[in-house]
Amino acid sequence: MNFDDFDKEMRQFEESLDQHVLPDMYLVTRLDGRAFTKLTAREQFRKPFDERFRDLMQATVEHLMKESGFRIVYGYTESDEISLLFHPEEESFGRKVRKINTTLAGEASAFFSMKLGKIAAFDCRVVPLPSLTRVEDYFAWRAEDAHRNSLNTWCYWTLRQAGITAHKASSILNGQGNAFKNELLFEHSINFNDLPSWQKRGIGIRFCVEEREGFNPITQEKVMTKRNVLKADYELPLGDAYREYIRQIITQC
Ligand SMILES: Nc1nc2c(ncn2[C@@H]2O[C@H](COP(=O)(O)OP(=O)(O)OP(=O)(O)O)[C@@H](O)[C@H]2O)c(=O)[nH]1
Ligand SMILES: [Mg+2]
Repeated sequence: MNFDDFDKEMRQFEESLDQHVLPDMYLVTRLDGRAFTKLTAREQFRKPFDERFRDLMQATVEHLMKESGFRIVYGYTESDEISLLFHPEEESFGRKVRKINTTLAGEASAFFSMKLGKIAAFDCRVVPLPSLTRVEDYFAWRAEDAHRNSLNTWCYWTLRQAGITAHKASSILNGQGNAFKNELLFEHSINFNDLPSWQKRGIGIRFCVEEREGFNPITQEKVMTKRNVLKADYELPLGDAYREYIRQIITQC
């Protein structure tokens, strides 16, 4: 068999699991830190929330938005996860799922590891979404997840810090609703409503146009220049206002 035939034959196996995101689908990816429960304990990040860990996650999102080669219009991070919304016309790698997942997981893992100074890894999944409403649903869902996790983790670590064992703390919280959890925190002098929004809703990152004053050395005149800069929102809007915020990002990009 000549090489061309052999090559063609072998490529059938190599490409047998390839999938592409269909045209017209909105494309979101979610990355998640691998075994970050262990990593955050080993690195002694503060529990339940650590600003140094938050800053590492935020820097990783910003790196992906600026340097991954994909046109990403919105980044969102909560806990050890990152969601990225692609520009609707992003066509890199023919929207091949394998390329998107491996490129983003590789970039995020390398960047986070360099910043931390230790090895850390992320996985990545592609979430194709059929409509703008589903894109809004997706981000509303992750923000709701952040809120739920925040309340749980605040309760859990408050109990642990009060000397209660891991097993007992989990069983106290098991099956309990929001009212019970808010009350539990209140009894320990923590008002959940007053905690920083980034801990309860996560952080959104988007591009904004910034106008800057410059100087044209040829005409010797002041000129206004525009450039795209990343802006992090630590106080994301709630409910329908957050859906509108997402809608505006995608319709104005
Ligand atoms: N100490 C500390 N831990 C954090 C912080 N943010 C997230 N984490 C931890 O990161 C972990 C994220 O949860 P998961 O993604 O479900 O757990 P994982 O260990 O990464 O497991 P896999 O994702 O399945 O590999 C949780 O254990 C969180 O407590 C933080 O600010 N401080
Ligand atoms: Mg994880």
